[in-house]
Amino acid sequence: MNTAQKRELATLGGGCFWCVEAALLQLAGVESVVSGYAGGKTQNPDYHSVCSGRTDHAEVVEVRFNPDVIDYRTLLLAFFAIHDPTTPNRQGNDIGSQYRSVIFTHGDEQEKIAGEVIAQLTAEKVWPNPIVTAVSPAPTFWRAEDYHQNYYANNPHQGYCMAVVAPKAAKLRKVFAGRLKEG
Ligand code: MHO
Repeated sequence: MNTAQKRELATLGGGCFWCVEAALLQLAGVESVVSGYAGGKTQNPDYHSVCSGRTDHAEVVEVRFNPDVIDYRTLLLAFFAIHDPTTPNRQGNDIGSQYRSVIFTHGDEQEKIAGEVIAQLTAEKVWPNPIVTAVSPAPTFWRAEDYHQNYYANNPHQGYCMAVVAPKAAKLRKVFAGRLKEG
């Protein structure tokens, strides 16, 4: 296969998608991140309906990455570094099923790796409470509204961005210092 065409998708929910997008975009090998919704009951969900909790969609990001530069396992370790996988339907002050921790897998290999990474982090006792991250095959991904894309880059001074998104992005830069995009 032409390496220029070798790309993989990862679909991850770790709370507010502004955070996960801003953090993971910094990684070398991550070519694009799209914020959206997945795993719920309705077609074409919008932010308002997802926030109501009635659609059961999770806020997720769809990451397109080059596996020659960053493998899926490393991407998952980054994902786990920037959210708390032990709080059911909650990330910090954000409460609701749309904030659940979930890995939507694309294929058997991703499913296997997700299980291994969760087992590894459990064995390492990284968190005092059990990991509740759900792992299931990727359902339809619904792209979120345009204003949610690159939200942090476009709104760095917004209150939530300064209080919640920025520290997560900074944590990723610290923990994955050797794996960041240059410049
Ligand atoms: N509690 C935050 C979450 C934003 S995120 C896109 C807010 O309502 O601004 O869910």
